[in-house]
Amino acid sequence: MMNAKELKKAIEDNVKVLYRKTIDEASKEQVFYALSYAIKDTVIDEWINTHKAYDEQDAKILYYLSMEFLIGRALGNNIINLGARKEVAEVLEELGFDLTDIEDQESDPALGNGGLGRLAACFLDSLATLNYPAYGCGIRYHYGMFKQKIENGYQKEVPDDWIKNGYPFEIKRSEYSYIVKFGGNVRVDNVNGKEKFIQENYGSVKAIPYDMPVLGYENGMVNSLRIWDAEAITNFSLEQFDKGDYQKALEQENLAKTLVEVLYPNDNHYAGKELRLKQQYFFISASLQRALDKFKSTHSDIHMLPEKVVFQLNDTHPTVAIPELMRLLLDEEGLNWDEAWDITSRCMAYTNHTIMSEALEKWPIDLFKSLLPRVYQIVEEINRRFVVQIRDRYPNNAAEKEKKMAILYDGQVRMAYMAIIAGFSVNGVAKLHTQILEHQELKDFYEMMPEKFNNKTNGITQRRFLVHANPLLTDWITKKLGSDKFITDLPQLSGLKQYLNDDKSLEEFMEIKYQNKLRLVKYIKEHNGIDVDPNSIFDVQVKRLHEYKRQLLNILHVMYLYNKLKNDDNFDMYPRTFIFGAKAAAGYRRAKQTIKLINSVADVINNDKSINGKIKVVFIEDYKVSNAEIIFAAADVSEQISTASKEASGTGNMKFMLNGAPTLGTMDGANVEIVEEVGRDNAFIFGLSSDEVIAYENNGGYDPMTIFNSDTEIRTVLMQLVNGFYSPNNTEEFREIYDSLLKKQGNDRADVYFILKDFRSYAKAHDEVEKAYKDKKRWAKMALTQTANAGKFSSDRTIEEYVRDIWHLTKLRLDNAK
Ligand code: DL6
Repeated sequence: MMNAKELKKAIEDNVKVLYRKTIDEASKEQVFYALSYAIKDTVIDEWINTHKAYDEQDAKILYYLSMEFLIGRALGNNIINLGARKEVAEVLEELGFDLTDIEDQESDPALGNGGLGRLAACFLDSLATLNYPAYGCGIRYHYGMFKQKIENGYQKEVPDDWIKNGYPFEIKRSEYSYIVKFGGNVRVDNVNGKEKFIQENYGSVKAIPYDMPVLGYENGMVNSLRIWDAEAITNFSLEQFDKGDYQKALEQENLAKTLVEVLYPNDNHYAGKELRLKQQYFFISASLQRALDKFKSTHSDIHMLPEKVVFQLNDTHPTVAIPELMRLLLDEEGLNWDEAWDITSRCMAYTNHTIMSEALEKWPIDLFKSLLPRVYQIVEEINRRFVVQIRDRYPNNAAEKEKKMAILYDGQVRMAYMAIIAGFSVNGVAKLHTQILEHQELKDFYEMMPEKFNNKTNGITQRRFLVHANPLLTDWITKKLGSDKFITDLPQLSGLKQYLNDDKSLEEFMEIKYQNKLRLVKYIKEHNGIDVDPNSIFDVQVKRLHEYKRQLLNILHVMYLYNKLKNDDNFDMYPRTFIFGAKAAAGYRRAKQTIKLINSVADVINNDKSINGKIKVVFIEDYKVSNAEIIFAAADVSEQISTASKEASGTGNMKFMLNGAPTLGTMDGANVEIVEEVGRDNAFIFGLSSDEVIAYENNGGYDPMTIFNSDTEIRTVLMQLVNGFYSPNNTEEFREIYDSLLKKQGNDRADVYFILKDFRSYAKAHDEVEKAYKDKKRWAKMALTQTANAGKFSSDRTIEEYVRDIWHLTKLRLDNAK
């Protein structure tokens, strides 16, 4: 890192060169660019050195293949990982700027939807920090996740043109471009007695990588996130027009333009669009071609590939990597099937992130075949061989097993099954999730190949979600522990347990929470125009909007509390601010109605003076990584209320925990392991267990009408959905939500997600929260207990487990490391 004088000069020079301005004339945005370029300059040598060390040490490299990397802003994070926050802040101050203001100028690269994409970003941070050689490989979407506007309570999607003004932390690497082919047909030639498969009459695009530096924490390691952009191979030219290829040239031009245009905004839901499959193949083919070329530049024997390369498939989205690697090994490298299969199956590992059936990717065979004709032939052969195995192994029930396990079945290509059959590892993302995979969802595969299955409980990076998000707490912990080692060794936080009975420390801890609440209060005032009482309980649910995550349960409970405040003279409550943040997939109607409901309830309650501000409801517009950091630091209560068995892990739960917010939740996903760490007394657990949910599901559900008929308070709340209480201009506004809770909908049971079933125990858990919160000391102890026990949930731990059990990487040695 340059010294203060050099940095100051670099910023001033960049402002001059980029904008023809002196620093005192520069805008904050211009200073952001000037500083960012200066920071990129400071890491460039380390970036080069790291990649030289890959080659010199003949390192095994991980390729983390993911359709999503929800990286969030880079500037602040890079400065933290350079260990230079204080110095950079001082230099900026001398120049008349505030670092936080400058960081706010960066658009939030939102190349992901939610948990899966953010996990990928945390993993990259940990891999670099732990000195492991790795590339993240993804897509350079021109429009990331949409920006959310709330208009009249409704979500409106606005395109996120994040690279409009250029992105300072990327480098175009045209020298590593590759051609990717789509469609056409396969011709089989016979060359010297050997079949040769030639794809012809195809359309194609050029894949061009852009690299972003991924900095380790103060270790001189800089890995790369490589995202692929598309360009037409030849710009539409007269020459082609003359040859009569006018239509083709236009098509290629269009394909390149649309291919990387936009990220599909679906979380835990598969839309089955042809363009999505094209995107998948596009970035996979390019990443694999490059990985093989890189390998071959230093190795002569392709059979060594599994010793030097491992591909992790982040969910099923990159699964086409399996037949594509086979294709490259068979058709380009000339290997025979057994050799190619041996290599492929030793290089590929798969992570499952969901059991939601609507998220399981199944492509219609016709579509798959016409888009990827050669790749499809290979899938057919993989399937054929697997079916033979099934018949051998299960002679008595082969047909049933085939139905449950074949890759090709019922006109569809089942991507998850291909990943399991071909790869050497299948992992879930929390203990409970892995158990459900093994004993329910993927039971037949687990029975047949148990050795492949393993669990890797998710984690989060403390560099972003503590050090960057919560500098006050970071400083306090450093003082209390006498060291900042927890920044790379999170279990050190357990040293805080010695302060659990120290009144002064507890007070300090809660004072930091209060300061963070003030920061959020300011954000809410500026962005929502709502005044929030920082002494109220900040009860927070921020995550993607999905029915299984049950934001609806939360808001129905708010409606119930409001009714009690209004109608029950004996009822009083501690002031609460219910904070929501969530984007709904653009086409997910029920989710969007829930957003409208939250905002409608907020409108009524926030404007009712008679309740003396006892309840406030805030819907934070455009929930994203940058405002998430402010929210986690300020939360008192972490709402993790998914229907048990549905949330694979959750990672927001860990971010709240790290920042001292107890969990109010179900025994689902990683909540189970959070409770294991903090103890049942330090969490507010409610609701059906996953076994109970599964048992109900297997028996056709339950009858919510019995609850409606017997519980008047719940009935009142439900009636308010359809009597205009929250929608005076349109009593039908929330009819669909009402119906979904009480009536069978097509093939769906009523109340699929057990909202009414869990309502009473949820309300009771809220009572417990209030009781605990009123006892200031008890609460402070409970809050500190969260932070002190968060050590397990660092993504550093997760990465070490992947390395130990799946990837078998070796740490890179860097001579220039600090
Ligand atoms: O593993 C990361 C994250 C989990 O924490 C969430 O529980 C899970 O819902 C999410 N899964 C997805 C699946 N998307 N698809 N397909 O985002 O993964």
